[in-house]
Amino acid sequence: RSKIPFENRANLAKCELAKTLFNLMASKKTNLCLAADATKCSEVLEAADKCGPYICLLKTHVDILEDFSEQFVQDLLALAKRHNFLLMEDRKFADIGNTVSLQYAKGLYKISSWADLVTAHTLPGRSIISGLKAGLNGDDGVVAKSRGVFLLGEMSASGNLIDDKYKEASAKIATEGADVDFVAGMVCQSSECFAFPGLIQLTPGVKIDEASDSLGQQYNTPEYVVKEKGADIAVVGRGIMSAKSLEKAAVLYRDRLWAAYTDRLASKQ
Ligand code: UP6
Repeated sequence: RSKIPFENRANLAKCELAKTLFNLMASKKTNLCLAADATKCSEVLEAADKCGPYICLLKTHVDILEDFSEQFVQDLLALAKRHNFLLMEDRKFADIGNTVSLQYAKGLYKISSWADLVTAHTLPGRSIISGLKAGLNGDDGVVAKSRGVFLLGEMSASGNLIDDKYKEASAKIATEGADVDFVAGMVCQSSECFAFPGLIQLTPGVKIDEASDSLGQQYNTPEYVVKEKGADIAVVGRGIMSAKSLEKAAVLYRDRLWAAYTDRLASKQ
């Protein structure tokens, strides 16, 4: 799958959102996802505005915001439209279907009303996807076709408990069954996690000049994750968010990630 261009993989995708994202990456020439992990809305909006032209996806953790508001959502949506990127709320849902459907659509954040994509653990099994779909009841005009999920197949944290059996079972959930039209891709560390080229591999744990943080995060370089590990989109958080110039850092990561992707397509093996 790693040798097929994004625009061709768009045609193989079963999830509408995966098609949209593949086409956006191909036309905008970026496979960078910014993890805008800040605790103030203004910081997230500033990062979205400065880095927006260079990213395909902006990933949020809205539950770390101290001043979350409906206005923030409106402002973020406007920036996503202006700079042409999609929004992913990295909620990592992990509960029974009924709870997940409520966490997705209700509460303070009403995630389903604004996030194009969300993330979910496969721990509860297939019902996690039907639970998310059930959260989209059409009340606010949101339809399942305009939403998607990335399932966690692996984690970048050292010592995480995911083993080969769990990984295989996760890939099965992502590729088989009635709800695969809702699965846009997998969050994982290597191309062995799944084979289907219509799914997108989203890989976090990417930083140019550090190999780890003090809390178990493990980093690899843009070239390593894209060329050796099959990442389609790389997630960069502190590599950009802690830089002196957000814009310069975003350009640097975008350039290196996109060059790694074009090298991958051109390489013989
Ligand atoms: N993330 C990981 N590893 C995973 C899954 N998700 O790091 O296996 C997320 C984190 C964070 C981002 O929740 O938002 O990706 C990585 O941020 P960093 O680049 O600052 O380490």
